[in-house]
Amino acid sequence: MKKVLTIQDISCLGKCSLTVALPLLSAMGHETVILPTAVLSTHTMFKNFTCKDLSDELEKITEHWKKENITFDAIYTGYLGTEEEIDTVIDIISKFRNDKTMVFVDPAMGDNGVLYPAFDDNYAKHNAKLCAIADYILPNITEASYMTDIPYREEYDENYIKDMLNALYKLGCPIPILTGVSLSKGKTGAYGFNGKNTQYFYYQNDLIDARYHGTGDIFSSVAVGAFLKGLSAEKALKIAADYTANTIAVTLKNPEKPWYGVDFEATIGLLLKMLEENKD
Ligand code: PXL
Repeated sequence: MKKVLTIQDISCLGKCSLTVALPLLSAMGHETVILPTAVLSTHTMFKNFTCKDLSDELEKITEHWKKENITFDAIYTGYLGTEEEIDTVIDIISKFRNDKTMVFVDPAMGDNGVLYPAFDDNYAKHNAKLCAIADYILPNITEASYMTDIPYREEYDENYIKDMLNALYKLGCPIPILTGVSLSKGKTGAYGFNGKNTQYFYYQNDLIDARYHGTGDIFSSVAVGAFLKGLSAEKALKIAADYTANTIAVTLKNPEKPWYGVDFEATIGLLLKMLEENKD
């Protein structure tokens, strides 16, 4: 069994960050160790959310693990609240990384051309430093645009995506993967570049015209889980994209669907079936 450390906030209610990463990675058969960076009453799309920063604890928790000689096969980071937190996470990665550790970074900080309310341009540039030390990064086009200074576009062609991937690669990450990439009308998916063999790879499925919070975290958690199963990049993207799309479709059919997240709990069975069908 692979052991993965995931470092993100706990939004107690909200179906994002640790409350999706932990159940999805566990369901995929990985021992999932969590390092919560902050506890929020809800994610930041709610009004008047509370937030307790846990930065002071991170050093103590990780020192304890070090003394216990704990190691990880992978480290996966998501939403991080401040620039200081990003610096702390960079230190934690260097403390636990060895030749075999796979480091995944989802620089969760914005969507649809804008950053989430808590963030600014300096924060985005700081996230670029974290991306520079990762083996795989999973930004969407908004996040990539803030990190690379390539202007965000709603309409684009494949060359725009390739330019962005090359700019992300130049930040220092050998395998950047852009999410939310649409190569033709009515389609969406992900597009990656493997700098080790200079190959591009992508997967497209049908676009469901609904935007939901937390779907980026779901896509990343499943992609990380699939890579840890040893699946090829093509298969990992396919499973992550199909699972996310199916989950949105199922949510849309639920008359009591919450506005703040998707019903990923209802589709975990489907995820396991897809993994079984796509064994490498
Ligand atoms: O899904 C990303 C995310 C994670 N955690 C918190 C958030 C968000 C997005 O807004 O607010 C606290």
